[in-house]
Amino acid sequence: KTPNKKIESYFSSNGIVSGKLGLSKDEIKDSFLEKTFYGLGRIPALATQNDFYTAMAFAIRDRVLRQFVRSTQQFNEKDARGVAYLSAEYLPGPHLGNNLLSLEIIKETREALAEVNLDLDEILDQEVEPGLGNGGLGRLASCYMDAMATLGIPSIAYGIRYEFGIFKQEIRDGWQEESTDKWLHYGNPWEIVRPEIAYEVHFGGKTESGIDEKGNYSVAWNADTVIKGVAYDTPILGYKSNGIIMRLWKAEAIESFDFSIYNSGDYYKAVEKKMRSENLTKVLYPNDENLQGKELRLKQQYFFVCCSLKDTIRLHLLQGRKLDQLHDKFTIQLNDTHPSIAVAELMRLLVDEHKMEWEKAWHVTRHTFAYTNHTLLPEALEKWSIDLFGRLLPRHLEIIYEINSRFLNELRELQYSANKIARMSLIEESGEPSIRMAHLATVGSFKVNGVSALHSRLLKEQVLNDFAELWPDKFTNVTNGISHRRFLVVSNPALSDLISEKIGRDWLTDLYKLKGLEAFAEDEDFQKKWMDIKLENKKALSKHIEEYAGVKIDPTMMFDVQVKRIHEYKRQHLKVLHILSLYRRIKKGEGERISPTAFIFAGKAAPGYFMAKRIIKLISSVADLVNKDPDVNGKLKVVFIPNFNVKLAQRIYPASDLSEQISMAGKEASGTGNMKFALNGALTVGTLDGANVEIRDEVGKENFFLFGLTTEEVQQTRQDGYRPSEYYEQNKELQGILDMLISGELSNGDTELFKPIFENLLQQDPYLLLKDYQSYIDCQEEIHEAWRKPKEWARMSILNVANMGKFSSDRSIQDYVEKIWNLQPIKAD
Ligand code: F58
Repeated sequence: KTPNKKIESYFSSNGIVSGKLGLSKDEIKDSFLEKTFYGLGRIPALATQNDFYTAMAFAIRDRVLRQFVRSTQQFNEKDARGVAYLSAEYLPGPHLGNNLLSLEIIKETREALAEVNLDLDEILDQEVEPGLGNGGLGRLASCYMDAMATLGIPSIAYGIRYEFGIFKQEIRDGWQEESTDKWLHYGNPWEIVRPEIAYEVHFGGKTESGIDEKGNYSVAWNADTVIKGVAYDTPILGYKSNGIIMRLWKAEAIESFDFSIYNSGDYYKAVEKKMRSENLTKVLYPNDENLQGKELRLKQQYFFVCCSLKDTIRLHLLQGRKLDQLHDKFTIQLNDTHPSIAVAELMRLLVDEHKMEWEKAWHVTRHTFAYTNHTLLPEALEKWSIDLFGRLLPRHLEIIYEINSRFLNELRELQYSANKIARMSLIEESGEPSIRMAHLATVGSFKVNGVSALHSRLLKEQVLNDFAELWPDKFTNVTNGISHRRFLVVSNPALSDLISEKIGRDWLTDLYKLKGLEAFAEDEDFQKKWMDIKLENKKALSKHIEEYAGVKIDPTMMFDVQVKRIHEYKRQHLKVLHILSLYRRIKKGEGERISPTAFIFAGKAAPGYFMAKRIIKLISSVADLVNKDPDVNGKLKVVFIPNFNVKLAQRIYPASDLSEQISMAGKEASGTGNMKFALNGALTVGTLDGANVEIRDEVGKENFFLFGLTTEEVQQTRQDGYRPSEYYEQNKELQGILDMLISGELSNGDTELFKPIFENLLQQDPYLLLKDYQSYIDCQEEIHEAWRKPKEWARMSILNVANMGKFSSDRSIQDYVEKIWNLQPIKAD
């Protein structure tokens, strides 16, 4: 396309790309008013709070987009090597607050709004967040976008634009109830639809091999369904710098109407086909760590992978490059195995569509992909039945068979035993034949990483052991990190200001600078200010809790918090056993060493996960019992806050005193909530699991409450033959607590309600709650004692924050750049 010189010179000379952004209070006010009246067409008397939010979002989006256009131009000019990040999930959280920070106009915007009698916090509160993920994995992808933008990594983040994100959780009568998340109901001011960026995606049908016009062997895939993927772009701004794009694909029908049916007069049938196509990106699967091989999920995965790879190839060719150099210009990072069908799809695109030889295509492919594993749980490792896969993606099945047959031949040449070859195969033959997606991702990538030091080690020793022995250099670790700008600067402004007063603002781009706080850890005046801010944050959270959970909490209590997806391996029910132990001591008049504590829970359970839902009901029942008992006299409070999401998380971390990270060792790949709590000055009680290990190393073992078995002790316990009932028999306090579950005391006399939990713990106890119980209780006693020494506590809290430098997502992304991506960041000037 020939460039329009007039427009280009206007761009560069009139300040659109290079000039002022319009960030003064008056300019922001003017844009805001203009967007309210001309952008939304509202007369002042009728404008709602939501209109004001939308108008402000539009005003800010203009400025965000300018930054993005500028970065893209620079990336292109430098012909830079870049990253395409493929993730089926993102949890960006509210955009407005973060964009204001990135543009450094929080104060100006607050003042601009105040001049028209509006309050920035109320406007920020209007934003409905995109819940396009289940939990840690999706949020990690978004933290990485923030860091990639800030560091100037030429990158694009691909995913799925689910019309309905993770369900909305309500608690009724103590039970979780799900309703659809209509995040697009009021429109989405942050996204830009790009109808011209669209790709066809094929499904089903058959393949046919033959000789093409040039006399070469070729395969044609005659699909029976075609769907279109359309790009929706959301700019993600880095702090004071670049912008990158999150490009999400929405499924659409190829034609709005099937004209042959339409002409025959059946209008409804004609539209039906369109509706079926659009179903593909309707809803996010709400399961975490447990995958049933559902056809629609495989369709979603292939759909977004196909669009993303075609788009990456388009961007590559647009730069005038050759396809056989793809790996020189791009790394495609696979966020878990959800996009791992990309290995077969890239082969298909190169071999079938671009007519590249197999060997060459395989070279390009296995030098393009890198794979991040996020789980060791067997039930979460993706497998697709050959039958389903072959029906939906017949050509990809052939390609996977071919990759596998060549790979297994290599293993045979290495004289591997038949057993070992069967273990490593991409195809599982026992039971229902299926494809092991983690093996496909590993064989098809040049690097494989885990997400914490412990997890990466276990990955090499257990799940991918054979592969790690074959290719030791392929395996590496990148410990997860979090956006400290979102989770401290934006969500805890008072603490951030106090920190900056003492050590300046360099920590916003270099979190290791927090180390400077160590010098003030003993300073009593500083400690007081530190704890006063915590108290204010706790008051604010208490207000929210009273409004949304109907429980009144005294903000001077210790806030002991466990927020994360509800899962047996995360052991929310171990926390419940602790609460019941305290309750029983108080009832017996032995509660004098208990510090007044509010136990705060939040988190969603997968809708089909029976035990997780029962655990929510158990927490609510314990809350009813404890909160109402006059003997407890307000010394303990228990609350379950409904609908945990990024927005709520941003209120909770700043208000927490104690962070519960109590998964059974070896099960939590990393955890990232653990980092967000500690960054906000909460002390951690935790096991040696995931990134807890590294947090403890950083903050010092004297500033971390450790309990429980190590991974090795867990394995040993299993080997020795674990009998949980022995712990029940021997530990009378534990016995009394467990008996409460089936006594009816918690359930209006219903002795059956919590029997499944009771029996599970007594008979299997797969996550060793009973084994870890006493160690946890002892540790909690230490914690309650520490809480009674406020200066000590404040000192430990400050030292935790001071040593969180390692856990910024900026550091993680820097690690990816050095260990995996091998590219040069380009900072906007
Ligand atoms: C999480 N995984 C890990 N999966 O459990 C957590 O330890 C880690 O910190 C985090 O990833 C980031 O590395 C996780 O959140 C999911 O939500 C998947 C969604 C799709 C289905 C399978 C689980």
